Amino acid sequence: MSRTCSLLGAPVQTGASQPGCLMGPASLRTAGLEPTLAELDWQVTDLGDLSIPALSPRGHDNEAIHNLAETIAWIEVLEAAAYDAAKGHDLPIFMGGDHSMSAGTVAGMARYAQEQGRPLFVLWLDAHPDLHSLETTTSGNLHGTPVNYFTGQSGNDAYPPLATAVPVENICMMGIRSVDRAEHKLISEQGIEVHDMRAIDETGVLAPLKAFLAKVKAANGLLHVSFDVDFLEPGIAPAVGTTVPGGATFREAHLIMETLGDSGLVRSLDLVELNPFLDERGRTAKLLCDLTASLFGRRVLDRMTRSF
Ligand code: 5AB
Ligand code: MN
Ligand code: MN
Ligand code: MN
Repeated sequence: MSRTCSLLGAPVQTGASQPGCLMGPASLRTAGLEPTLAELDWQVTDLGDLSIPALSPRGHDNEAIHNLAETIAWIEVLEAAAYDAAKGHDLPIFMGGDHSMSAGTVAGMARYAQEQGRPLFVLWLDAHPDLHSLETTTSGNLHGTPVNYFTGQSGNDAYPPLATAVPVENICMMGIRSVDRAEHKLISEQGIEVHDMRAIDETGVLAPLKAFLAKVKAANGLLHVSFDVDFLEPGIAPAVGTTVPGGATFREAHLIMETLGDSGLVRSLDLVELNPFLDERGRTAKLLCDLTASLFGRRVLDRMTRSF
């Protein structure tokens, strides 16, 4: 019996400084995400796009913050939608949308995992650790806050109360290469597992990934993968507003996704921060589809067998 996957669009751009992520789900559909996964023998259901109601602005003591009311509404909508998607499908994909949406998707997945009596683990693939609280963010761009929120840190009182926090010990970050002072403090004080790009240069991606997967397996955990486009080297993935040089290469990214696919541990996936307005002839959207295909079981030898 084939496994089930749902696609859920979250056209969120209120967490980012530049507009464009609104078009992310449409771009992933145009690049053929659904037929790509269907060809790999997954039963795919596109649940369409979510939306939030019109809202009045909300203030905060931190006056740098942008679009707090919208971000709160998206967190609430996505928390519930992620929880439902996890109940209904083996591997939901949350198509963003900027990374503020992961405050909702991870919170919903954490509630689902707790109900199953299993711990949730999160693999965070990103140039940034997104560890600001509502109090520490200086840019005020709330796509820099999801990890702080879903790990239940202080300083997020204006965000919705969390049903279940993800313990920091259950998080693994890879690709990190741009960290603000407040984020650095939290990483060192709480011992958050961060494999920055220098570490990846030294060890490669496979050793730290396999060690993390072994930890997830030993705990009988569910794994959520959050993939920020800026994890990748900007030269291969230009469609993102927050490019940082020195990102993961094409093969490093595919090897991660192939290894995740082989593990069978991944229960949900965010594809976030795709800004199609900045793309070049859809190449970033196509790359994201191919990387997702690697996670869903596409292998070089399968492709060779089919084409001969
Ligand atoms: B992304 C920065 N730390 O807080 C901030 O792209 C960047 O979801 C946040 O990882 C980047 O504005 C958020 C400078
Ligand atoms: Mn991010
Ligand atoms: Mn980022
Ligand atoms: Mn970004």
